Amino acid sequence: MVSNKVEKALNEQIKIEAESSQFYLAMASWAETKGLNGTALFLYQHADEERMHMLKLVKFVNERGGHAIIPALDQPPVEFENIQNVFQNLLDHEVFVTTSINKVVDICLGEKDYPTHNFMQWYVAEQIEEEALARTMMDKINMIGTDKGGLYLFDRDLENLSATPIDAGV
Ligand code: OFO
Repeated sequence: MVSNKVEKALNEQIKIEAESSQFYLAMASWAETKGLNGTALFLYQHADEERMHMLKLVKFVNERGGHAIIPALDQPPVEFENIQNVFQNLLDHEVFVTTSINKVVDICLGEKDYPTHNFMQWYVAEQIEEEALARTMMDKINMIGTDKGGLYLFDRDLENLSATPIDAGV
């Protein structure tokens, strides 16, 4: 059974994962309209992964005798300045998510809720990977700068990378 405090923290995290999914979906749609098909594919998949992160939490909360609340979501941005701006937003957002997950872990320890603490370790590990991936993307994008040929190759690489099916561990 989860305590009220842990249940509240998990429900807040459900909202953050859902918002992440919407945010990346908005980025994907923007990229697709700019002809950046590889980038769009990568972001569509990333949006799906975030939805899986949300679902995994929903199921866990209900399994542990709580009630997972499906939240209302804010409208994500429609326009992005450029591809640099998209990946900077992605990196900043992942850093924000990591902070939020660490807070949930902290609450679990405070409440001596070891099963939820154990469950949250999957998210801790996932964030290490996601932040690293977002940083690598940002480094590449910074290296390319305004070089159109470089951008073309970057987008094509993302298309190949995204051909691998996702595994969100649900
Ligand atoms: Fe990329 O964040 Fe979920 O956990």
